[in-house]
Amino acid sequence: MNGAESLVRTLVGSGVEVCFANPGTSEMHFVAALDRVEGMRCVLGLFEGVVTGAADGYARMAEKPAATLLHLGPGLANGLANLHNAGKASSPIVNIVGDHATYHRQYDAPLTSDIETAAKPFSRWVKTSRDARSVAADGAAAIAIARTPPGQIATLILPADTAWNDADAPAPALPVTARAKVDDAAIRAAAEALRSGEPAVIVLSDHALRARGTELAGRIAAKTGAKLMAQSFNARTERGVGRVSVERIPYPVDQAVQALAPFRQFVLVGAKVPVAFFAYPGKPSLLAAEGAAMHVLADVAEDQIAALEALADALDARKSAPALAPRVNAAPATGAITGEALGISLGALLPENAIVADESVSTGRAYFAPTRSAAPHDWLQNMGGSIGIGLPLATGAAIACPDRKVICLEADGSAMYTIQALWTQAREGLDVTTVLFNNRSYAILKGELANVGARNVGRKALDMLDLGRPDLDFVTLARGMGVPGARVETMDEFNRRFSEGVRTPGPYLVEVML
Ligand SMILES: Cc1ncc(C[n+]2csc(CCOP(=O)(O)OP(=O)(O)O)c2C)c(N)n1
Ligand SMILES: [Mg+2]
Repeated sequence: MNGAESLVRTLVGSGVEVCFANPGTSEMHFVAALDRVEGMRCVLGLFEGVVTGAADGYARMAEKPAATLLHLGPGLANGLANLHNAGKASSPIVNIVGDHATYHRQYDAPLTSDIETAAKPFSRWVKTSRDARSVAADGAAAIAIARTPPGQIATLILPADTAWNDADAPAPALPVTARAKVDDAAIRAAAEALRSGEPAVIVLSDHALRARGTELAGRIAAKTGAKLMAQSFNARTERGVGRVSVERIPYPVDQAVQALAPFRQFVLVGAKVPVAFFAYPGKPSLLAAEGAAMHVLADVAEDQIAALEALADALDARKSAPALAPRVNAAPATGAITGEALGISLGALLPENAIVADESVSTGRAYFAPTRSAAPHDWLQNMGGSIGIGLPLATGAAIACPDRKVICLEADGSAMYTIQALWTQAREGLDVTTVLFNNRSYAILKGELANVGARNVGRKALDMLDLGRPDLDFVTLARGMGVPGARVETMDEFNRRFSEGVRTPGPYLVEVML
């Protein structure tokens, strides 16, 4: 076998079963090897931002890495924004980036660039394989790095001759490290904080927002009177009726400061110290009241569930009853389309066990409360703030979970970064209903213009936030990529078309005119 085949066999042998790809000449031996090796599903993305964003969505739901296949420095560069997002989400990913043959690099052929340097800020580990016989071991190392808690990005650069020259054999899977258990001191400190009698909040993210984590945190809150909050953005939240519902720290700085002002004791579980998304003139970076105490019960790489169990034991809270999101018989909203009405309809119509990929930006600010008691579902958000993640994220989640409906809540401006993901959804027959919010603008930035204190704003500035002239027609765009859909202008039409999308297998797009 050649180096490329030894790598594909190593990937499959280590449980990497999906490769999101956009190949070129330097990756042809990897592509050719796919037909000789059983067990690798290869999914074509028509832009590398789709490839890396889909790998993120896949990793969040499959809880293991996919591979990506990217074409030299430029292919990697096109994928970096969503790799940035994936890194912030602690998603494990193994990037395979083709390069020129080792002896060809010296001539500075057109696609030559410093791939390692481009990869480094967005990778936990970067390596260029030296020769064909090292490729399998390098691949196994990359997988092990990716699977190291909390989940990391490993980038393996494969010069073309390391792919086509003879190799020996695939490399065996390396052992995977488990999440570290937190030490007793962290549990004692958190327990003391919650027993102190001072107003306390437990801030959750990462695994603490899976159903088991929120249940334990809910018991602890019931026992101690602490408030539960989630980070504003979280990789994956298991929520819905019968689960503990956790409010998020608001995104706008003033609201966040106000929400956190009462608390003197913070217990962080998989969450960061609360920080504003941006700095604004005259506003704080840190959101907690000055002098509030911060206790890290478990960080993002540690075993947050075991830590919550130990904390529940320390507080004798295991039997305290958590507050669960009640069953409500909500009807979908009727009348004119508003953000509030859409939230109510989503709460009523979300199918059982759905996966929600949320890049609804300003339209979806208020969706969390009305979907609290929706059928149980997972909610995925953008962890890195780089827009253009939603459609790829939904695509990867659908590949990871073919038995679940994926609902993609997508803002128009964000959609246009990686709209090609719709084609991949059609090609792969993925069960994704996209709700496209067409407000013909970068609406959120209009607020930001005021928030940063910009003055004398005129036509030229406002044109940079406006998506009209010409207006985008997403139903036609989707149809051109093989995805059927419909445009809606009232809530009744929304309810009908959304339900149609949910009922029909395969991709569907509902364009909501705002
Ligand atoms: C890669 C990247 N480029 C630019 C931005 C800045 N940005 C933040 S929000 C936004 C516009 C969002 O518009 P849209 O997706 O239509 O959502 P809306 O605000 O209209 O709800 C932009 C350009 C960003 N976050 N990431
Ligand atoms: Mg918009």
